[in-house]
Amino acid sequence: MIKTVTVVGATGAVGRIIIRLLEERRFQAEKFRFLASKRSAGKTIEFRGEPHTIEELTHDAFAPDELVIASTPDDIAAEYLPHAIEAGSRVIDESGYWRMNPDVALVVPEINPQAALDAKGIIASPNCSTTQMVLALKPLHDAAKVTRVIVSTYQAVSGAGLQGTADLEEGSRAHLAGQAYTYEAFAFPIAFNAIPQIGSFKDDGYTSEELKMVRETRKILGDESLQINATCVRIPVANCHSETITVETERPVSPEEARELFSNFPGLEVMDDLSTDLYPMPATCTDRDGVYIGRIRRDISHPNGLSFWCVSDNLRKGAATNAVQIAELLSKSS
Ligand code: A2P
Ligand code: 11C
Repeated sequence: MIKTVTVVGATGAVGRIIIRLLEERRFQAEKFRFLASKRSAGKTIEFRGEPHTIEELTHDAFAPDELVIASTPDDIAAEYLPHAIEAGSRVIDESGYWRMNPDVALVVPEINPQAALDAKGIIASPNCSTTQMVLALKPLHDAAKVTRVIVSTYQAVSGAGLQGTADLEEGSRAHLAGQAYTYEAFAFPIAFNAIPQIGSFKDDGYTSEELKMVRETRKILGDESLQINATCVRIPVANCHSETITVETERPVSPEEARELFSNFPGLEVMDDLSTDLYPMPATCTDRDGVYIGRIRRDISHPNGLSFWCVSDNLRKGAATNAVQIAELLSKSS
């Protein structure tokens, strides 16, 4: 059994859900520790009905044989997590900082569990918008080799942390009351708006979020030839990212075959019945652990094309659930 599980970033939007999942999924360990910044140190967090004191994250906060699950801003992950590895802990990191490092395993347990089991250093969990897309692509890629992907995202404010959610709620109230509101998590009002920028602008006019979808997907599928064009948009939805995905495959995949492939793949659930207007939506997928697919149809503009709609809870499978599933994998093998 794992001796100690240490949650780093325990007070954050994802950290709180990691703690809930450790409870719900009855994760077995002798001891649980909860770390956050100096601001939170000394406050208490309830876990399995008992209060636990939050400890300050410091360079020497880690002991050997801990299983660390971290969800913090990138700069904090960059600074502190190497100290956990040096101390002899195993580390699962939710941040964006380590994912593309060649020595770091980037893991979605339904796709590449062995990478987590073989990892010598940090195990990274992908960006939320990548995780749901790569899960949907995997069975298509195995069956008919995906050569090109065009994806547009409709991303919830919870992806921008607790302040993102506060901005949507307070900004909407202010907008309806005709009052001013100063947004903190977004550069523009998110209430009654759509912002076609998530992250910062990088190469060729693409944002960091869009390039994460390209690079992380290729790394997880182990296919650098896969062509991906992503457009990421923030919309005024509280939770769950949605994506329109169009793929080209080496041979045509019919909607019927795709439905079968998706239905048989772990972690995916098809919600697709046009006769009853059934398709996944943020309102019906929040607080659930799967990746939900609907509107599966032939791409009428290309003989080898297939289009579909994909929704998942970005804080759960997009972040906390994926990290806890990796922890469960490591726990089973230890
Ligand atoms: P804290 O709540 O003490 O600031 P969010 O999802 O809101 O972005 O949360 C990020 C998590 O990372 C929080 O638990 C936060 O703790 C933690 N964090 C942020 N800055 C630091 C820091 N300088 N040192 C340690 N933890 C930090
Ligand atoms: C968002 N996807 O929705 C981002 C949040 O690399 O883990 C997560 C960023 C990351 O804003």
